[in-house]
Amino acid sequence: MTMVTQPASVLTIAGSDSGGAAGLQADLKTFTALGVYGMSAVTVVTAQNSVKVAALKAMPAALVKAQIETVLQDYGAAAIKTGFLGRADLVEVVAEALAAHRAEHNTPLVVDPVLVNHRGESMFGEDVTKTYRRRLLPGCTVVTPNRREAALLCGREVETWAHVIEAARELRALGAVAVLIKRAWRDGQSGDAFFDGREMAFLKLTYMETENTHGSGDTLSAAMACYLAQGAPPLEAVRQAQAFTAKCIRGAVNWRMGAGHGPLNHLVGGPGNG
Ligand code: PXL
Repeated sequence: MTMVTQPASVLTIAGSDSGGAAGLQADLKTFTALGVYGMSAVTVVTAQNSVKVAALKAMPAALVKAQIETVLQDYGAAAIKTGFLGRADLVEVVAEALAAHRAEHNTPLVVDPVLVNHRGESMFGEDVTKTYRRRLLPGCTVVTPNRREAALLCGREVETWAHVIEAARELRALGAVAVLIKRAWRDGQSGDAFFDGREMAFLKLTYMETENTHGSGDTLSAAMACYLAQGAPPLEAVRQAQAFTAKCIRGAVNWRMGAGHGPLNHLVGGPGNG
């Protein structure tokens, strides 16, 4: 008799990067490298390479909602992540589409609040930030802003380690179960800050001399969703996702893909590769 098996399935709700480095393409590569079954709901389509975003079009909110509801109804999901949403109506509709499924199944949700470009500049209006605060942060398992995104979400500067601690507390007060503030810096050391209401952990990162980091934030949050899907608690999921992302970056150090910020090598990130 054939044994029926069911792989863990993970859903990303994210934008398409035609260059394959970031967005849902980075997420699906991560899911595959980590051995989970990947699904995607497309929020925006970008025309993009390693140098620029040449064009961008948002999908209609009803279509984003339909993608999410249709896959959840049939395949379910062991974990979900959100990436590039970019518009208040999409943030709203994503929150709405996830609410019933998460309430019933307690599905882990990683919210990667993509709010700034790689130069750290804000990309959207305040309505987007407000809708994240009001609709998507409450009840999410982990929110993963970088320092600039944390500043936008909290409406104040996040420069020093003391600011990082305040911001992490505020994001938890908004309803995130755990908070990861990326590129937090402490005593001149680069790292990420993790806070779950008990522990304020500073997770040091080893700097790697490379321009090929396009999609590294997406890869990190996608990997976190995979580890949460497999039952890891949030801090453990963060640590493992950092190790996975570091391997993927290291694996592309010698790549010359495009004239700008090149992609990661997801093929070498999985178990059994160093
Ligand atoms: O890395 C953030 C990001 C997320 N989603 C999409 C992107 C980018 C950055 O390029 O294009 C679609």
